[in-house]
This record gives sequence, C-alpha cells and structure tokens, in this order.
Amino acid sequence: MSATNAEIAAVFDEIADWLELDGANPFRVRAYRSAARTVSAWPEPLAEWQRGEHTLADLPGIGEDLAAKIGEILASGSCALLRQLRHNHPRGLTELLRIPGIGPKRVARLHHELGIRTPQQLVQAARTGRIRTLSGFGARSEASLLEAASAHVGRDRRWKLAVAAQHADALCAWLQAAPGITELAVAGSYRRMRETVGDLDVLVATREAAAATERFLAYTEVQRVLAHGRTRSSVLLRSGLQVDLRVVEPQAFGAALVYFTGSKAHNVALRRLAQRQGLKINEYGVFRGTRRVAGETEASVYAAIGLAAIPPELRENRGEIEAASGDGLPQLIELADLRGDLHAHTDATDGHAGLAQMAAAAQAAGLAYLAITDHSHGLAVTRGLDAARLARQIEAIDRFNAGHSGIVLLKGIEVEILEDGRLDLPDALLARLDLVVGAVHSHFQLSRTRQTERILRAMAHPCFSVLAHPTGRLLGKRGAYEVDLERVVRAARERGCFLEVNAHPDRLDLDDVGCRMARDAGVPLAISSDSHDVNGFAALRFGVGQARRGWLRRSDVVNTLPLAELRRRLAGTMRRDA
Ligand code: DGT
Ligand code: CA
Ligand code: CA
Repeated sequence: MSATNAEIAAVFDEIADWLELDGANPFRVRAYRSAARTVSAWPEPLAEWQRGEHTLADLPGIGEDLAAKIGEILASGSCALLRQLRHNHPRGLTELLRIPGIGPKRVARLHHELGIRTPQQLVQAARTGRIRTLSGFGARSEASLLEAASAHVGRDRRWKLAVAAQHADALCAWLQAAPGITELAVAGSYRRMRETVGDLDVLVATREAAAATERFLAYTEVQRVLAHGRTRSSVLLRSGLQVDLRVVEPQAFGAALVYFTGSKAHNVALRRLAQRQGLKINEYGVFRGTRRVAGETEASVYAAIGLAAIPPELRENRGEIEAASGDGLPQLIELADLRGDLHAHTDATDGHAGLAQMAAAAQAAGLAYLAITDHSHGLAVTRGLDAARLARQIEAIDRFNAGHSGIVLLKGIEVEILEDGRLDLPDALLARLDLVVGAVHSHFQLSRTRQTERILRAMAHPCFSVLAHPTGRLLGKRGAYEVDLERVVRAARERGCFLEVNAHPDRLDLDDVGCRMARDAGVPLAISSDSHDVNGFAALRFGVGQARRGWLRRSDVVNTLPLAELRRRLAGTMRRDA
C-alpha cells in the first residue's frame, strides 16, 4: 500500500526539522516545509494522481529533486535522506520540536549546551534552574518551557475509559453535524472497551472530506492541531487527550472500521487468515487481486474471509478468530440484560443521596432491584455502619419496600474483610440481610499467600454472597494487590458465592482476564455499579464492557436474573442456620 499524502508530508516535515536543527540553508529548509504543505493539502492521493497524465514535478513548487523523493516515499514509505538524517542524530530530538513554543534553534542550543535530548530531560533541567543559565533564556521562558514540556510528557498517559467517553460523546455530537457524514464511529481501544485508552480514533465516512475535517478542527476543545491532512488529522484537546480523525469513503467504511478498531494483534491475525485464502485485507477493503470483494460494512469484511462478525470487545487475538470460523463466538451479555444492581451506597455512609433517591435513580436507569450495600464500621473514613445503624437501615428498607412499587430494595452490606479474614459485623446481624458483599479496603501489602488466605477465609463465612472488587486496583493510582486469583476463583466455585465486576470508573475490577477466568471456572459474576450518587448507574455500561471483553454471556451474570430467581440464588449464599 503506498504512502498517503499526509505520510509524505510528515516525511518532508521531519526532514525540514532535522535540516533546521543542523543549521542548513534556510531556503532548503523552506522548500521541504512548503512541499509538505502542498502535499498535505492536495485534494487527490498523489499515488493515484501521478498514475494519470501528470508527473509529480507538475505539482506547484515541486522540482525534480522533490518529485523524485515523493516517488521514493510512495514506493517505500520513507526516503534515504530521512534515514540518513535520523541515523546522524540522537533519537528524541525531533520529539523536543513537538513541544509548543520550542523551535529548532532552541532545541539545537538546549542539546549542544545542556545535552538535553528528550522532553523529560527538558523538564528536569527547567526544574533545576539550568535553562535560565543559557544566554537569551530568562526565568520567564524557563517557566513557560517547563509548563509546555510537562504537558507534553503527560501526553503519554492513558485515560480512564469513562473519562474518555465523556470527551468522545461531546466530540461526536459536535462532529455529527458536519454536512455529508454518513457514518461516525470512535474506533481503537475505546471501541474495544479497554479499561484505559491512549487516544481516541474517530472514523468518519463521507464524500465531503474537507467539510468533516474543517468541522473537526473547529471544535472548541481543540487546543493544538498536531497534523492536518485530507484524510487524516490529529489534535490535542485542552484536556491533553489526543484525537486522531480518519475520513474515508462510505464504501470503505467497514474495512476502515475493522482496521482502526484493532487490536493490532487481531488485525495481524486477520491479514494472515486472508492471505491463506488468496485475499488481501487492508483499511480500504478485502481484495482478490485488484477486485474489491468487501468493505462497506464490518460484517461484509468478516464474511469475505469466512468469519462471523466479531464483537469489538473480543478483538484481542485471544481465540476469537478461531471461534468465529465455526459457531464458537459467545452471545455476549448486553447492558439491557441487567435487571438489577447488587452494590450501591447511600448518605448513611459515603454516598451522596438517600435510600429513596437512589431507588428512584436505579428505577430510572431501568433496574428492577437494587441492593443497598453501605460500608461497615471498620471503614471509619466512610462513617461505616455499626450493628445498631445497620439494624435501623434494615427497617428503613423494609418500610421503603412496603410503601413503593416499581423497584425493590435488597438489604445488604459492603462488609470489611478484616486482616485475618473475619467480617466486621456480628454473624446474627449479617444473617438478617438478603446479601453480604465482602470487600478488602486495608492491608493491601500482605504477602500473596496471606492475602489469598484472608479472602478465602472471608468467603468461607456462612453469610457471604459477593466478593467486591476482587483485586483492589484503582486505575492510574494503585495496582492490584498480590493475590492468587485462580485460588480465589476455585474457592468461589466450591463455596457457591459470586465475584464482582465492579463497574466504578476508577476500578473496573475484575478486569477482562479475571472475568474470563471466572467464567471458564463456572463462577457466576455480579456486574455492580458501586454507585455513590444518583448518576452512578451510568457506569454499568463500562462494567458490561469488561464483562464482554471477558467473554461473559447473560447466563454468567447473576444480576440478569429476575428478582424471584435472584433471591433464590442469594439465599443459597446465606447459610443462616450455620
Ligand atoms: P491505545 O490508543 O493505545 O489505547 O490503543 P489502540 O488500539 O487504540 O491503538 P492506536 O490508537 O495506536 O491505533 C488504533 C488502531 O489502528 C489499532 O487498534 C489497530 C490499528 N493500527 C494502528 N497501527 C497499526 C499497525 O501498525 N498495524 C496494524 N495492523 N494495525 C494498526
Ligand atoms: Ca487509540
Ligand atoms: Ca490513535
């Protein structure tokens, strides 16, 4: 596949960067810069354009030398001059050029006089006051460089799915109004519902590429345009989140959607499968020779290589392709399958709404039952419930249920699992509940063996229904504690209790791999919101995303059951006579 105009322009821009860093003749630098602009603004792919009656040297401002380089890039994706320049310089230097407010001259000086080669080193030098020691750099420019370089370094970070979703929803609402758009999707890891995403990959099908791109670049949240081409553009939003836009022809939308949804490993496996059938698959379609045999829809692309359509969440090359070549794809759980929620808080502890408000919000979210599971007193920071307050809440829930229809509240607790595996409320009181959700919120540093045995002991309690957020991770803050999840899963199966898929945006715990492990062992899961306010139920969709990534079906998830049946299952976890 030959290089796109944007890719050719990027090569020229990088050549200009290096030449400038080297202090080359400014006219030569300018020739590459202006060629980059000409190419990226050219309305037709140059690969096709030159096949007509034109030669590349017919392009405005492009002489024989640059035309030859374009030819070279079209054929090979790069060119000898760029390879040479890269070879002669330390890696990373051009990365410094990407920082807003630093030109090549300053980069060259920072490099030669302070040995700075990376944005991280720049941050370090600015923090320690070394930049201002250079002539022509004062404390003011040091401070602004520090700010710009830190923001740039922060770009490497990953974004929680729920945070990315807010940006994605707002951007899509804006973009949707561009004239001529027939399809719009956010592809990439976002569509695969990974727990975190590196950036957003927005895909648009239209015959009016310029109008779509123009609207994209005019979005108010855009802070900086990183690249601007006819079919590919990239921007940095004010938040620091990067968004890549690809504009494609409607008849290639399905193929582009497959390609840009990834994952890369999935794409590579698809391509290999296609090759074995004498087919070629790329972002423009599925081809036999030069004839396109599919591409408009995703289903057509998968069908052309003999596969059932694979849900995006499964596309990690973890067996989905083999499954899709037979009838082995699971019928994945959907958000609408959830009939209730087994983990939520009220303002009795660290929630922000009362019983009735939470019940109304859950009902509005389409749920038929909601378990109230406030914290127990061991978790003092949440004003956890002691025995007396829990007893009062039990009565309040009974009163609520007697006075309301439309939703049923279940009586529960999120009880502390103490360091030694005991639960921090009296057995007799736990036995009065509909369910007991046990959670680890302390002593994360225990050894793997002790942590595992602590949890196993808690699960062995006569009243234990669901193990909350089984690994304790907080996205971007705290990794999972050391625990033998396979043992926990086996113990849960023997005990007959459930594991939670905590849908809270900071948790998503169990993760996809944990879900799959539980499912394969036949342990039922509860997808729970862990709501602390009336908006918390919106998180369920992300829990369902993890569950789907873990191959879960409706039958694997207990809160898809109708209330009567759910009650029977919960009763099985509460051996009140013991
Ligand atoms: P992220 O952004 O790090 O969370 O992960 P992705 O999966 O969104 O990756 P990204 O944004 O770099 O690229 C989006 C998709 O484009 C990726 O999932 C698959 C496709 N893609 C990107 N680069 C390549 C590549 O070199 N080869 C293939 N086959 N596919 C690629
Ligand atoms: Ca991405
Ligand atoms: Ca991307």
